Amino acid sequence: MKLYYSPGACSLSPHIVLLESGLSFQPVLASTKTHKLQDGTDYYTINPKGYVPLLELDNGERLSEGPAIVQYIADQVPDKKLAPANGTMARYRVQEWLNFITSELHKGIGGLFNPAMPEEAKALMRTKAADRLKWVDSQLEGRSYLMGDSFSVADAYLFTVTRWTQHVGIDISTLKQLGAFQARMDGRPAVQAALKAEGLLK
Ligand SMILES: N[C@@H](CCC(=O)N[C@@H](CS)C(=O)NCC(=O)O)C(=O)O
Repeated sequence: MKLYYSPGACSLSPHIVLLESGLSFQPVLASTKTHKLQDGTDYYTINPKGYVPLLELDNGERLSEGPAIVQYIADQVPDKKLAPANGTMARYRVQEWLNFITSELHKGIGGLFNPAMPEEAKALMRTKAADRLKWVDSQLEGRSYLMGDSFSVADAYLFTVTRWTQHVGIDISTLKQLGAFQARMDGRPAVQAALKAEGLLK
C-alpha cells in the first residue's frame, strides 16, 4: 500500500494507524501547497480532491477520507483491535468520535492555518474549537483513551488535530486530561515512528 501524506497534516492519523497495524506500506510525500509529489507528478492526477490522506491499496484502488482510511486499516488486522468489530455498539462509538473529530475539530482548527481567513473569523473559530476541546477534555476524565483503556483509531485522529493547537493560537494548557492524553499518545512507539518519518521530531 501507499499512503500519500504531508508532514503534520491530518494524514498523520492514518500514518500512525498504519504503523500500529504492522502492515507494510510506503509513505509518499504530497505537498498540500504545490499539490505535487517529489518527482513532480501532479497530485490531482492521483487524488482529484487534491488533499491528503489517500491510501492506495495493493490492487491500485484508492481510498480517501481519513475516517474511512483508518477504519479500513483497522479492519485488515482485527487481532490488533485498532477498532471494535463492525456492527457492534462500540464500533458506532468509534465512528461517533471520528465524525466529531472530522467535522467539529479538524475543519475548524485546520482552517486557522489559512492565511486568507480574516482575523475576526479566526477569533470565532478559536473560541468554538476551545469549547469543543474542553468538552473532549471532560470525556477523557478517568480514561486513558477515547474508548477507555485501549487505543483506537479515533485516538490517532484526536492526537493529530490537537497537535495543531500550538501552531494556531489555541491554549489547551488548562485542559489537563487532554494534555495527559497527548503525552500518553506521544509515548506510543508507533506515534514516535510516524513523527520521525514525517520529520516532526525536534
Ligand atoms: N475530508 C478530508 C479532508 C482532508 C484535508 O483537509 N486535508 C488537508 C490537510 S489536513 C489537505 O490536504 N489540504 C490541502 C488541500 O485541500 O488542497 C479528510 O477527512 O480526509
